[in-house]
Amino acid sequence: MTQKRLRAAVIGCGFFAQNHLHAWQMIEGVDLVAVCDRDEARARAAAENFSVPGCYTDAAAMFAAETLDFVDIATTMPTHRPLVELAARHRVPIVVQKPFAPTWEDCVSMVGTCKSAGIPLMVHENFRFQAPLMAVRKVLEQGTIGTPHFGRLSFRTGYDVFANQPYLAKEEHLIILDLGIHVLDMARVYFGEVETVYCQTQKIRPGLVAEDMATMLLRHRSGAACIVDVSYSSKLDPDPFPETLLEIEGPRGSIRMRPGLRMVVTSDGKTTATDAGTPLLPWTSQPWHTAQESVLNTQQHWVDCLRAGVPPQTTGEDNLRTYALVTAAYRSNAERRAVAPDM
Ligand code: NAD
Ligand code: 89V
Repeated sequence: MTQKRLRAAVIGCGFFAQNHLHAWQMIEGVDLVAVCDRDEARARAAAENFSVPGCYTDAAAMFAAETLDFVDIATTMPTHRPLVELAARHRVPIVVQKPFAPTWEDCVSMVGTCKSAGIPLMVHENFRFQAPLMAVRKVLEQGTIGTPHFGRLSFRTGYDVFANQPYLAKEEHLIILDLGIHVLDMARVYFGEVETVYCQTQKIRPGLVAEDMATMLLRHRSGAACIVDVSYSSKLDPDPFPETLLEIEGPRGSIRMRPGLRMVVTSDGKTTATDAGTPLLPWTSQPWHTAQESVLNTQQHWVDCLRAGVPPQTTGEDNLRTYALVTAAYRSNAERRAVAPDM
């Protein structure tokens, strides 16, 4: 696949998929040849707005009619497993949005299905590819503060996420599965794998089925302690949505991500402050622009790895380790004790 143009399809043309579609248009060597949404109006709008020749309301019909180098599944999680299994039957490499699936068993099954089919499977976990969070990772990897021993990764907002994503209000598991999954993944990146999770959830906003706040204490195998706290019901002014604010400490210094994505690094007594934010792209807008740009970075990473024939960072298998933290957090909250993740 090194140089040939890649024929791509997107399944799911809803709210967040618009960013996927814009991003595919920007990536060199990728041709978006088909879109599919079971809502015909959405499928047609995507085909028209992004000049896509193939327009489908049934994924099976699309796979039967199209020759694809990969498929980008941007539906909500209940349909991830059947769509992944369908793509695997057609031996088409897959990127699938987070959360991977509603259950651990679904996730494990999809990883096994794609392994048996011999096709790459990546979870679109784009906090890995957010510019500010990559900047923090780079500082850590340079050893600027030494091996980190403490962290707090915090995503607290009162932004109305339900306006664009109304299904969130009815989820049986809300903030850890929808948002915590991103921040827990970054805790793994910054501090390594996790020994135990201790979690307390809270339900603050009326009218929601599930938890909208969670506070998690991670004990990492490295000995580091990391607090991951997430909230959809905070009253903050200004509201930092969709910024992940953080503080990380090591033997040589610290890293702080402050509101407005100002990164402050202290190393051996010297402190520097830089702007870790991202410029607007023609199709991005405040306040989502950093998240939107991360979609482009994530998808470029997928294409680069597919061409090179190497596994991407967020393979289905890797995402199992993050998903295991999600299930451990829910178990910890239910059993009021620290829980070791399943892997
Ligand atoms: P949405 O409901 O707006 O869009 C999903 C679309 O998929 C709908 O148009 C629906 O008709 C279509 N669809 C569902 N099942 C289908 C099927 N079997 N075949 C064809 N089309 C099908 O949802 P959304 O808010 O865009 O979220 C989609 C996913 O993206 C969710 O898993 C969500 O968690 C994730 N998301 C990720 C980020 C991020 O990457 N940072 C941000 C927001 C949402
Ligand atoms: O990024 C996401 O997955 C969205 C959020 C509201 C957290 O941005 O659901």
